[in-house]
Amino acid sequence: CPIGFIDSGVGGLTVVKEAMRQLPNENILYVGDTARCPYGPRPAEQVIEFTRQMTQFLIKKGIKMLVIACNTATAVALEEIRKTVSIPVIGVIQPGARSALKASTAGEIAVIGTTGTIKSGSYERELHRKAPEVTVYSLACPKFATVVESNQYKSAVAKKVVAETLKPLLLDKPDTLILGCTHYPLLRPIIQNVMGKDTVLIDSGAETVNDVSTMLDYFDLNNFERNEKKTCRFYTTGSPKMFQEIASEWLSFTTLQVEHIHLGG
Ligand code: DGN
Repeated sequence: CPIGFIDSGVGGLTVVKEAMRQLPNENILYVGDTARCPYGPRPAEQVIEFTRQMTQFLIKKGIKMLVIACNTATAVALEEIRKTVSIPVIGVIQPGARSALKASTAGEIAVIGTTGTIKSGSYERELHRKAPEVTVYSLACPKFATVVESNQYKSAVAKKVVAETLKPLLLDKPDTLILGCTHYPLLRPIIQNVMGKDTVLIDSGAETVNDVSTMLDYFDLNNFERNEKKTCRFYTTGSPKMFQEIASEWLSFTTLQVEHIHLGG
């Protein structure tokens, strides 16, 4: 059985890339709700409903585990989804916070994410639950996901938007910065350039896939078949062409199976 990944668009591919590296024998199904991206400004109830729809779609396809590869959806829907399905469900916020705490030397941690994620206070809560002494600076970056989703993540526009948005954080001088939205690793070189080389950037992908791996062991769900023809399918509610362009470059795949689907209503 495959592992399912969901996101509001292409962002979750940053987690999938890590999964392909760490778990090369696993089959993957992915849903990107591109037509309804961004999730960041949407009310929590709506994000929960959209997350539920993506989850149901993948459950019908027979996934053995679900990764909510979207911080906005993890922040508001993780507990809801866990209550309603019988497979293990993993989010990206706990792993991201853990990874930042491991990396931070000065305890000055900044987190950037969508308006929904920042408003939820999920990262602060998780960081302070584990390390009450750290200082947390939070900043919403509502324009970033759209820049990535429109395949402009290497453009001059991206550089301008990132430099302008991150300006307030430069004064805080965090030693560690959590990329608290799965779309942001695609902007990593630009973000690093703006923050300077002394700030460590944390992408929750690697740590999340560590958790996936632990869960696969725990529930005895590993796929040890060394099969050349692995299933890796991508579904999008938006344009398969745009999704394909971004995904093939990011995952270094020349041909990807991308299918258009309709969710809800
Ligand atoms: N990639 C998603 C996240 O990690 O929060 C959301 C991006 C968005 O919908 N704006």
